[in-house]
Amino acid sequence: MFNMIKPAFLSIGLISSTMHPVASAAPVTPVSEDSQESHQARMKWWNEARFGMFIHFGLYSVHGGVWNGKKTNFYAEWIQATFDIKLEDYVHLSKKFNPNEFNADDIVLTAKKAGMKYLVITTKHHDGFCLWPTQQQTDWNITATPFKRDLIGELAAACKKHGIRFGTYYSISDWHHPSQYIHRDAKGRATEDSYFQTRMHEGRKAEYLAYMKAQIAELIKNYDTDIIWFDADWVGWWTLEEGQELYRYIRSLKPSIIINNRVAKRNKFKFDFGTPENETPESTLDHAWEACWTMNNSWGYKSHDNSWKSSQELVRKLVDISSKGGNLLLNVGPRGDGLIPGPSVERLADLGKWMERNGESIYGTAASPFGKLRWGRCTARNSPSGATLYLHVFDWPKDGKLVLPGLKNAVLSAQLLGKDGNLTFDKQGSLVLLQVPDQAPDPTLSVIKLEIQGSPDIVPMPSLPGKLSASSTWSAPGHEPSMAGDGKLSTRWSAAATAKQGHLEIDLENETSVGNAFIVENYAHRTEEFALEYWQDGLWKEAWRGTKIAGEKWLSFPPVKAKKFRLNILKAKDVPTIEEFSLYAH
Ligand code: FHN
Repeated sequence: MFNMIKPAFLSIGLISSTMHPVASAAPVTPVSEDSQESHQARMKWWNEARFGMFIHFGLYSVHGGVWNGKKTNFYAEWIQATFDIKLEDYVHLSKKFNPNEFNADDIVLTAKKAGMKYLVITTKHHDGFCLWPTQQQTDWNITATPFKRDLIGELAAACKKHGIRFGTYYSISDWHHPSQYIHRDAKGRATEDSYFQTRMHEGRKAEYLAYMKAQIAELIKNYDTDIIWFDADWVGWWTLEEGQELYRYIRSLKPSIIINNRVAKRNKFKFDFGTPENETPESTLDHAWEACWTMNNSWGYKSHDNSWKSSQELVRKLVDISSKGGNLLLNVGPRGDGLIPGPSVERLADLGKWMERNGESIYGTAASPFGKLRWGRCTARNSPSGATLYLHVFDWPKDGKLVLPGLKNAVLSAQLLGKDGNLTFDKQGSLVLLQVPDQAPDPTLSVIKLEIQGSPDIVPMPSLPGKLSASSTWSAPGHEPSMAGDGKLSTRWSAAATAKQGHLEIDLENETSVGNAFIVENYAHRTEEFALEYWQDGLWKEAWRGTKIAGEKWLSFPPVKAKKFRLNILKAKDVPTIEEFSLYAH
């Protein structure tokens, strides 16, 4: 039985390899005839879109994750597998599928108002049921339901009408097609894992391949789908080569189409885009990617799943993903009657309001030129004359001072996005000190727009993770050395009450080449003499020596390799007190 947090199939490497940042990404298998230029041209609208709607809708939606009174604790669209519902019982679901409230215009407009630019709907999930009147040999399709209408056709038309790109999800594995079967034990029982690994009957693969190709051709011909979004590439009988061949075939039918990497094997193939699922990579990837996320813990409608992510969390997810150069495909699971559940609609409306004000910082932007920023994320827009940086401040500074470290370019202007008037700022070397209101103007997430001269020229980041310790600590709690490494200017380390000198040490755990340090002493300007030191050959050696810190100081010095570094306050007017101390790799 799958575990709700980490289903078995998610832990066998389906997802993880798409998660690796550039340095450790799995090798990309090229599809030679797709030149980089043609790939980029085809992907232009998609790259600029940044935000789309995923729709999981099918026969399973009628049951909302409950079968004979039993509630699933896994994805609702997997109900057939979870309760091992026999085919003869499951087929009756088609007689119950009558989503009378389904209104394609309403769904598309809900997506559009949320700021989404495209939509992908499950035309055939793992249960094999086709949500359109397919002409291929199967009665397992929408015409067999009381609803009868061409739901996919209606949605495709509404997308065209409202200027939203249209995409179709298609599961390679099929629990219904006669070419495949579910392995059962001697007692005739099957586990979710058996459903996960469907088997192919000897000699029937060609037949199924022809079926898939013909169905995909229908989706292109009848609905002019812009994206084919494959899934269930994990089945043992599906190979990388077959996937690549299918990819080529589809592109020959519609050269401008966009196909996700699950057409082949998601861990080995990255065209046209990678698909991390319910996970966001740590940093940018070396290929186009789209993270798909659920709003609660199920893709299909699950009546008893109330673990909704908040609107603020979803906004931040979109921002986080954009700052790493990816797209967000945010899921909704309409109920059996065809309506999107209320909590999803509310969240989409909130996202829409935020995007209305701040969409400029998302659509068509490039990934952040910075490494990790301690207070939030950045997106960028480059132009021949300069660049715009959008600073998304997750952790608003209580003292009204926002520090952007590591920007070498001149800053031309700074303003709160969507507000009149400029913010004042100061530039000290590569440090930008911005004066911002004491309170975040937008409780969901506020954005600061910086116009800079030239393309971003950034001092290598990010700050290194390390363990902080100190020569002494103020007796009352809340003044520990770790406070100087929490990324917040509102907290601080203080030495013991009688100290007039002391040091704050960072242990990086591994020898690291360090060339920059950032120190903040805003609370009181007490330091009169200090040194930045590193431990080498049994001695503390000096990398930098200075007098007053008096505010924020960004130190750049010839790189030194060591495991331990310290800020040594040699002389202070009163108890040494430091808000932030961080090191940056060279
Ligand atoms: O098993 C499916 C699941 O039901 C859902 O469709 C997600 C969406 O990406 N894909 C599969 C798991 O990878």
